[in-house]
Amino acid sequence: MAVRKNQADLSATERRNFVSAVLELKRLGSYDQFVTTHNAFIMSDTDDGERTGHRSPSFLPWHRRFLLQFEQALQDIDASVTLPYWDWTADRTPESSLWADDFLGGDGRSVDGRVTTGPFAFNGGTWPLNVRVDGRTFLRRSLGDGATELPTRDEVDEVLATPTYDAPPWNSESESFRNYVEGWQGPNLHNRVHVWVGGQMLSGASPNDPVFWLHHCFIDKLWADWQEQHPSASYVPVDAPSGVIGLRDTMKPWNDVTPEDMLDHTKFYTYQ
Ligand code: CU1
Ligand code: CU1
Repeated sequence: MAVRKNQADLSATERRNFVSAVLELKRLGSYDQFVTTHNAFIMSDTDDGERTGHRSPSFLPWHRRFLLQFEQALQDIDASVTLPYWDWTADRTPESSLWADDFLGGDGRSVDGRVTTGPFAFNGGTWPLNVRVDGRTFLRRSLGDGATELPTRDEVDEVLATPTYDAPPWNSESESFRNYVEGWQGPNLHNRVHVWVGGQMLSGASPNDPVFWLHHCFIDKLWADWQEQHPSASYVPVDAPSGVIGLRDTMKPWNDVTPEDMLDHTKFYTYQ
């Protein structure tokens, strides 16, 4: 059983193995397919007006499946690798070891946001951005510029206390656990972290920055934590209005997985 750990607890070897597997996936071309998939499913999501990945109840199960596929692709390269999570309530400055040269590299330079340190710096030659929303082929960050403070533990606890998974109108206006985590209402958790990192994390091509996976892994853990705190609450809606994914509706682009299939993460991995 795969155990996902806090990135701050990884050994030097675990950090190196994670980075190596990510770079190998990039070299094989598969990494960019994940970026393409995410970019296609941001915002309004699909041509028929269905919302699947974002601004909808399926935000959490969609990303759980997306992360699981990515983790399995890494494990095909190195079976010892699992996704680490970034607890941004604890590691909340650019000085965190998350951004060290032997892991995700540091902040972007002020002139153009280009990341110049670590394994994902453009000059290293192993991290060209092929799936882009503009012409810039280099990874960019501006840590703490767009949002000055990352969410706090108190804000996370407040969101975890929300008893209802989701609520009509099942979108960015909902007052619900899912929407407070996603960040369109309430203290704003997930969205604010994308803004705090800046650069490609502001776009639909956000998985171009490997921190995407560590951020979403923590979001996934918060969902698991919420499930544990609210054992009698579950995914809603069961029967969804048109354009919304109900409990047993399949999610694109896979069409073979429903939110119900994703409820029990312990079938796939556990959190340390
Ligand atoms: Cu996303
Ligand atoms: Cu996200």
